[in-house]
Amino acid sequence: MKIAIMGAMPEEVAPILEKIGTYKTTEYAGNKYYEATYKGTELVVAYSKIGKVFSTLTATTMIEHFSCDVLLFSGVAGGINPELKIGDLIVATKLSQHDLDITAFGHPMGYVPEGSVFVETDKDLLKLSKEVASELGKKVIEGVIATGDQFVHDSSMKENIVKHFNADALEMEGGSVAVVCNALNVPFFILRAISDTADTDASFSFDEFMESSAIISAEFIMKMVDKVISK
Ligand code: 4EH
Repeated sequence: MKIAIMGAMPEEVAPILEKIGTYKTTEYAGNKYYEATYKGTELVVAYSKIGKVFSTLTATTMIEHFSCDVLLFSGVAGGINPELKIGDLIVATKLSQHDLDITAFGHPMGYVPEGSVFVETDKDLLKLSKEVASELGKKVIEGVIATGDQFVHDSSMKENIVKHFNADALEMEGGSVAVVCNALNVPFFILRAISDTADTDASFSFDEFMESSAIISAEFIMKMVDKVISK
């Protein structure tokens, strides 16, 4: 088994690299991939850069070039569900692309022919995350994550995303990673800790909390790695 651990920004993978200690760095397709053996299992860690296109490239590379057979994503998100406060964790049960719009042809938001509005997360990994949450005594919300190529900092845009997708959180990479993993039959798991609530002060909140929230997410993801290894 080879486990891919992905983030979008350097700050999202730094705490993971810190935990795994030594690794080999390989450059591929304009990104760095960090390979390590951790507790006897091979890991590949990378940050993709921001957005759906770069995250698609990285997820595909980790699976097709580095032969990973399970993918875990760790990072931060904007919260929508009012229960989600800064630093709280959300696990995606399903993900959508909130900026995919061919509604002009009568299709629902997020849908293209031969695709689907939502891609569902692997059930076994969701089960493992429940075990991790209870062992850590951590509250983790399960919900819908909406992905798009925008940093959302506007309440009306947030409301629109709720209207179409009933989303609990939003970010810029999970939905595309989900499409890749689903198409290539690789089980995936998307975890995010809240850095802001995607309204007018989102960029300030993000700057203040992204690093601490990225650490919270990374700590949980490493416990997920332990679980996946021990199964
Ligand atoms: O990778 C991008 C980062 C913001 S853009 C998506 N990540 C963080 C999640 C996220 C998010 N996405 C959309 C957290 N809050 C979000 C929000 N809307 N409100 C970025 C940030 N800093 C520097 C450069 N780009």
